[in-house]
Amino acid sequence: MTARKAFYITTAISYPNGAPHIGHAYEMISTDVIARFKRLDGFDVRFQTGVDDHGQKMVQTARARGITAQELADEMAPKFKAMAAFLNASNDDFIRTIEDRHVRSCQHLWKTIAANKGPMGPDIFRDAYSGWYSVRDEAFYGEDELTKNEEGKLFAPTGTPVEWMEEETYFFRLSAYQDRLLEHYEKHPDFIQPVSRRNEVLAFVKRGLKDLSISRARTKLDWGIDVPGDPSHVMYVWFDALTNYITGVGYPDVESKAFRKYWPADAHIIGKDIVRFHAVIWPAMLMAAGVELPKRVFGHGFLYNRGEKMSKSVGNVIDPQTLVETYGVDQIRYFFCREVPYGQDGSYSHETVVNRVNADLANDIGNLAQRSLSMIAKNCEAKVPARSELSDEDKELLRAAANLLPTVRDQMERFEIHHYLASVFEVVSAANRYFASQEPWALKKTDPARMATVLYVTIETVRHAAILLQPVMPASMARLLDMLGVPEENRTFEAIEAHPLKAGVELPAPEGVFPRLVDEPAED
Ligand code: ME8
Repeated sequence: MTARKAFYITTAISYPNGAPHIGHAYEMISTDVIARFKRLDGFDVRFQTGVDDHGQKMVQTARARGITAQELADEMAPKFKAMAAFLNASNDDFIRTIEDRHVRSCQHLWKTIAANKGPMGPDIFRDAYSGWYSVRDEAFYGEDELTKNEEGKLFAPTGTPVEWMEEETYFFRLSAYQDRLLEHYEKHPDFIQPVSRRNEVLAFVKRGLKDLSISRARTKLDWGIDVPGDPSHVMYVWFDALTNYITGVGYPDVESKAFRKYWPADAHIIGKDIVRFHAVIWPAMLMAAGVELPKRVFGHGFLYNRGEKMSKSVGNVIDPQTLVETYGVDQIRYFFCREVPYGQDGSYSHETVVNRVNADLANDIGNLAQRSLSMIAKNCEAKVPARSELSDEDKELLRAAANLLPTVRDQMERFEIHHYLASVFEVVSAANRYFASQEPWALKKTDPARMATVLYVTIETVRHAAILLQPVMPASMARLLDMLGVPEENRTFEAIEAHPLKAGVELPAPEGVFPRLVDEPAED
């Protein structure tokens, strides 16, 4: 047997300075869908997520609450871990940046970069820093990027306040990597996706890169990883955070099994606000350290509550757990993946969730499964019916079902999660039209053999859809596949063609998989 192809995918690591919000949940869900899809498609998948414990923002939030940054992180990190669990995420690791393995990894990376010397000198050097910093973004901004409000206060392009910083720090010679980065983007057009983000990054890098301040004096910020050889400085939180992706696969042990198997990562899934860090700073750091670059950085869009940006100050942060308790985990997973074109912004409202869940899940797939399986329970001795000769309509539907895998595989190659779901539901709709037009209930008396064939074709199509929908709705599709009598080992994508439903297999009593949602406003 040939070794399965590896696929390493990551989410951003969230700041545990508050409880997780729906934006974090969205990233977790969509990344999990890709991870599960690849796993079912035969890849050896590693999916990593976690939290970004350090940084000034953590210290600031903690101080406001009268606790330490460590206490804040220890209180919030478990909430992020719990979110992964209640969203049914299949992550293989949950990293915290305060872990020893990560400290070791960051310090090794730092030393390696510092040892790299170009014509201008080593890639890490000490210099005086002065400039604007946004604590909320944990990012530096150039004067030309800022805007002034009526009171003369300065703001970053993201709308967050900036403060003047002036100190002696360590720098990373980012400017030396401008040409190599541009060359990399050119050679690997898929490195930054979607294309709108790629264009933004290209324009940014072409304007010229400045060296980056990558440390803070402990007297100013006493929360972070020691700079090797100079414990009076801590590393800039982004230097530390980005490194998590290699820590998780065993860095600095580049000869380890995990590192050799999974690095370079296949995809970093992140939000659009942090594409610059992942597509400019991170690859430059890796180039300086002589480590291969990840294959793809995908910046998904932002979720807004009824079109408004979510923030704690506006008070419209939706607790993901409340959403899951209100609508059901698979319903929420499905809603966000189907409703929001992946890579674009999206919004959420009670009405849109109820409509989507009722139309697609309760009606389209749920009802079809329930109606066909109930007829089988009553009229076919609760066994997979035997099919006789196939009509053109039967063949057409089965062909559409069989064509799904190559179609959705192609769509998921580009992370078009919404298109993949649209494709599956197109076939589910076709199956509904087929079922209605074939009227198997009317064939019961006149032509029972034909009725059996129609029921077979219907549930065989449902089987295709159920297997393909597992990445998005793992628990519900497992129940549906149980009802179709599909053994667990026959639920991979490979089994779609290899193991069609077999006549005579006994089926359990059918139960509804997706209850209709009642149209009452949820608390939000
Ligand atoms: O940026 N909709 O952490 P974070 C969709 N620690 N996605 C959203 C969102 C929204 N409304 N709000 C935030 C950080 N996100 C750093 C990452 S990675 C080495 C370090 C996304 O907690 C955001 O874009 O602010 C990011 O990908 C993730 O949630 C964590 O955001």
